[in-house]
Amino acid sequence: MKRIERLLNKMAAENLPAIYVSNPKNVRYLCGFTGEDSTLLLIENAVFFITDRRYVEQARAELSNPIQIVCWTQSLLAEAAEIIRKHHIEEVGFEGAHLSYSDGELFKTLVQVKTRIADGWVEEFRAVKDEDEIRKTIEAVKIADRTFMHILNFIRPGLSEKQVATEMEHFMKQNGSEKTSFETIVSSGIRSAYPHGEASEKVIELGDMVILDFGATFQGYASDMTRTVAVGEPNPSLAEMYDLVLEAELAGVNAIRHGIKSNELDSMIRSPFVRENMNERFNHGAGHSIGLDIHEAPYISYRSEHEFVENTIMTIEPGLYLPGIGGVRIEDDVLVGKKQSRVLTKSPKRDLIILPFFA
Ligand SMILES: [Mn+2]
Repeated sequence: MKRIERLLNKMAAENLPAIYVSNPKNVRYLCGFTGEDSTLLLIENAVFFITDRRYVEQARAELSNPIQIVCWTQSLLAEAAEIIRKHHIEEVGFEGAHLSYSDGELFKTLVQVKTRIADGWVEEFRAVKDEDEIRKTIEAVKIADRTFMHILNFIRPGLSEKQVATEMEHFMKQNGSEKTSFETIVSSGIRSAYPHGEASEKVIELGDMVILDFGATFQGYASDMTRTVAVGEPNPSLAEMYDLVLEAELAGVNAIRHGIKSNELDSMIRSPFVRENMNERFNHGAGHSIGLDIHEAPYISYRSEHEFVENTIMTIEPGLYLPGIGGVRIEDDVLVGKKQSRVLTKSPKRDLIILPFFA
């Protein structure tokens, strides 16, 4: 209930008498419900959990007492509107980013009171993790680390990217992952120049760089890591690029701490690329937070003045991509600390690993 109380306090401070929470991750964060298609309606003195018949039993098991479970009759939105009208609420906030345009319009019509967009309110709480969330994330990270060590002994020329991804996903599940935290990326050879190359039927060949970007989920919390390995001797320019990406990644890992600004961190990660005139080959964000979502606020960006705070968990993931040749990315998960941060991912990265790996 502490999280719900915190939101009620924020509503009081913002003079908002009611809020409708429809982002499923926010619902889970606030009340612990792990199912789908359910929403929370908070008003000053009561909390309603609105769901349908499929989830009533589960909600009874997962929710704690002051939350009233309501099974809708017409629709989720109509039920919420009904409660709002019954309680003579004058204004209601809702998560515009998590309702479709038509549901947002319908919601406004149904409630017939003033509405306010309340995006990011719960996400802001979620950006700083408590002890329990950190513990769950560390478990998800450990599964990913074990998977990397396992897959080193599996990858060999002649296997397709999909075969490698399938083995990784199977291994993660067997080691306690509920599901992959996102579609596993295995991109080899020239496909490694695609920053987001999901595993394909392409067969891994000698000389390929292989980017492995993957994550596990433990009790709802995601891990996200990337390693790049070579299968046989790689193109020398890619081997050189590996060292440059590692330098950038370490610059980020060493710099991130409580109080550093997002844009400052971004430029520290980029500085080795700028020095070598390679910055334009780095064509995605340098990092993001992880938690109940695989990508959540805050982000590392040159456009953001956000100041990182203790107990945020960030990825740091610089990469360089040469179209038609290949790419390199290295990504770790870091727990932001007061003076020093803690790298949660432990998989080796100091030297480019060349497979097959005869350990
Ligand atoms: Mn990532």
